Amino acid sequence: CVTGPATVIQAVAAGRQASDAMDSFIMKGYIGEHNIDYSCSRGSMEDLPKWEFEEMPNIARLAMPALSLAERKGNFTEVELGYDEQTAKVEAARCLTCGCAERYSCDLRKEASRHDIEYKEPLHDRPYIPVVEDHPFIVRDHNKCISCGLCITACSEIEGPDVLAYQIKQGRQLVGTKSGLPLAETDCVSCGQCVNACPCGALDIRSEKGKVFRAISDPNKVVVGFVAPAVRSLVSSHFGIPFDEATSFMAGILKKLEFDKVFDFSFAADLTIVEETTEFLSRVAEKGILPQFTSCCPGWVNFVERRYPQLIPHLSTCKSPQQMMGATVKNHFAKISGIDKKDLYVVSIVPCIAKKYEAARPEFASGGIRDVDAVLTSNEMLEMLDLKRIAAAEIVPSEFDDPYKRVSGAGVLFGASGGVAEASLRMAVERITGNALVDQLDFQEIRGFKGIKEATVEAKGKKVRVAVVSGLKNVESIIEKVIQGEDAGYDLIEVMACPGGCICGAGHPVPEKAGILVERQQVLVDIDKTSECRKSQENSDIIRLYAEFYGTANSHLAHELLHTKYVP
Ligand code: HC0
Ligand code: SF4
Repeated sequence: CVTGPATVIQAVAAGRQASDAMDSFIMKGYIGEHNIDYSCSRGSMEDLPKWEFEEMPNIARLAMPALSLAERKGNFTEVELGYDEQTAKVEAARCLTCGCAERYSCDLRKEASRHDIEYKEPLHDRPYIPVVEDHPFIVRDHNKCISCGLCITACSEIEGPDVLAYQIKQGRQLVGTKSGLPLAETDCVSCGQCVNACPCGALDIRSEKGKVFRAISDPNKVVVGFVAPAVRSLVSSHFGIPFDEATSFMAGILKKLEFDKVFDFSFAADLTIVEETTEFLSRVAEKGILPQFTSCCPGWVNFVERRYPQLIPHLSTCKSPQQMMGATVKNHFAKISGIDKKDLYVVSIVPCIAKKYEAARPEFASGGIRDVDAVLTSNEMLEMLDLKRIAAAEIVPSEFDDPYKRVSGAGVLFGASGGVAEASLRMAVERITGNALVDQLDFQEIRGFKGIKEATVEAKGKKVRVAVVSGLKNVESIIEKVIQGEDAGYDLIEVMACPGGCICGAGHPVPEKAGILVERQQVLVDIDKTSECRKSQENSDIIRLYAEFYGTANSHLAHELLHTKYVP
């Protein structure tokens, strides 16, 4: 009996040394293109989940980690993904030769190893299906697909756009788009959560490591690397580094990779706060279009442009910190250091796949020169270290470079849901009251992992009503109200496409156990709490940048370089 996802499974029974207790049998076959040669000689079958030879479809579940995607992504359960290190290493050695995207973290391999399944040379002759390249940064290789449906669930349940679906083609069950259109032409927001959910490398991103390596080895290029707020949380957990050393370790990684200049783009997060909060306060003062939605998450911006273009007037016109940083480096840094723009190669390192899409937008290039030339995910950064055989012990903690060395705690908070709104409130309240905010810097109610959080802050008799949303699924009820012209109950709304914000971005490794996202968030909170400067508007390098280059917030030059127009 073969049903559902198991239609892709054609297991061949090679023999079974049966006993009533079914304590030993052998089976050969394959799941997708992954071949299995299974012999079980455990004392009892009881430790395998409801496994029975007759229940062939269960092999699909066996191949999956026995957790739902929600469990893998969140902090909700106590699930552990255990596997046998020793066997996994042997399997890893085999898989490494195929260059698969998941070679370091294949859930299928881990689960198979855990259950003593071995991969052998191909046994089957399923017709090869050409790799589908219908999106600039996401590729689908159906030959590896095991039809588990996790990508479909990720898109509908985790992120929200719900554009993927099963399709039956040539008698095979494959993953395609609901509309049948190429992925790039659907409402896909390029978040990459489907790629992250894929347990066996059937979905992959288009890597930009090669481009970056080439630029670094080009003697005519000055290669600038800048790193997103949320990356330090990964660096901390991945290398086991305390929060207060994560930032300098991160700078050390980039220097070891031989970037010529390294910046922290929490600096540009500070710049964004000054621009975006100034814009918000002018909309309030001039009775402009409210509520104002943040615009720094490219997945969210894609969602608005594609599904709710009516909402565009509500989006802040600010570019994201990534693009503000790129524009500032290509214009201000180029000018003060006497480097020709075309000789600067600017790379951002982020936990996000939509940022690749954002950097490649034509409106973020002038005269054919992009503001950000390449975008690496944090996974790609780790892979570059591996490719260069750089061990953690060889990384020397370092400082970020001038002229953008100083960052505020508020800018670091950007990496988790609520951070942008919190940083903005720290400035808005001060500007409304005219008094320095001293004690009340923390806005706890908008931190954490709830899909919708809210706060109302009173300043000089004025109320600022803030909502913080993460996961696009959660924003739709608010959008409907705004589109209907109803008071949604908020003046300022932060939206991050991924649940929990950038710390859950699809460019980060998938958390392997519960609690990792909370740890990632805590790193950012601790850095903020212990920062000398905790307000974007007080960052002395930002103040100097305005004095020597942009003039004032929302100035003509700031509008030219730091703001954008949207394309419905
Ligand atoms: Fe994010 Fe960002 S906070 S979107 O998650 O605003 O990727 O970290 O880089 O640009 O700063 C991602 C993270 C960024 C941007 C910042 C914002
Ligand atoms: Fe869905 Fe995001 Fe994958 Fe696009 S990138 S298909 S929006 S999960």
